[in-house]
Amino acid sequence: GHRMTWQSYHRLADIYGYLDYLAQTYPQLVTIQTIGNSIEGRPLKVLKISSGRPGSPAIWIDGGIHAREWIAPASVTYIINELIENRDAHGESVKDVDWYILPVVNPDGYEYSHRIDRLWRKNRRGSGYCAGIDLNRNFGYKWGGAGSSREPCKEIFAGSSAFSEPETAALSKFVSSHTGTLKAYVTFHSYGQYILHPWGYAVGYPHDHADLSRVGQKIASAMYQAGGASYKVGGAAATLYPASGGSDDWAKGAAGIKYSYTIELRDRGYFGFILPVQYIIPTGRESLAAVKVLADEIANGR
Ligand code: 0X9
Ligand code: ZN
Repeated sequence: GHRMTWQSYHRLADIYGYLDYLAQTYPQLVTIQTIGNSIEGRPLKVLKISSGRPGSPAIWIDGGIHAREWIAPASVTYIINELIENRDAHGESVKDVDWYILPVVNPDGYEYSHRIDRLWRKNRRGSGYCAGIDLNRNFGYKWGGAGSSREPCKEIFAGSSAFSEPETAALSKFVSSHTGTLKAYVTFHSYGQYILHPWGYAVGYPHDHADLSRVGQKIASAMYQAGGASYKVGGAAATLYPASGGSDDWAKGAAGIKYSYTIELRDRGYFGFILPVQYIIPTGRESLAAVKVLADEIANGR
């Protein structure tokens, strides 16, 4: 059995226990790979849900790059549960793709936000008030540019160099090794209800902006139908603010993954990061709807 309920925000041990339970219960469908360890030594666990066909198009999903954004790991585990325990309810395309899912990119920060400081954002390199690197400024595409900081005490500290942190290094190494099949990269954050596509480092758009925008709008419609919240679609820098070294820009610009999105989940700021637990399931439903659009998109393109 497992302890996951989607009626509370779970500690890391419960989340990892749940992943282990799934791999043990569905060994033909589900495997776990530890792709590295955090700065404090916690494993980074990626769950693979397999189509069973080698070379199938694949989708990467992550959550919890930022420690305090608890709705992100909660929604990602909701997605995992539906893709596995409710597999027949979601159509063919979810079965036609491989899913690589890292629910908690920043496990040290996540635990720190539970134990010590609810609003912690960064990882846990170092100690004291100025500890931590913003992992979403540490990726190696346009690293160190606008919207990031060289000052360790800042919330947007980019680190000493691109991929200086074990969490981003492990993620990028794993994703880079699967670029042949990965066609979509989705990273869940909160809050604001946005579907953001590159570029985030500066206002501007990739050559296939029309595709990113079209699929982004499809995602927004599907999320609205599924959960009832409205999400705004646009380029990350143009819609929110410029911020360099983000995982989304790296996935698109360096790893060459066509459909790269940052989804900022609920709400629009009333509760902000401290989203009450009764919103976990509706937000999880929206998140599932979002990734199903991407499965449809890339499975159809085969
Ligand atoms: O600032 C961020 O890292 C994200 N917003 S959050 O409130 N969750 O911290 C937005 C990132 C958007 N993508 C890029 N700017 N590359
Ligand atoms: Zn975030």
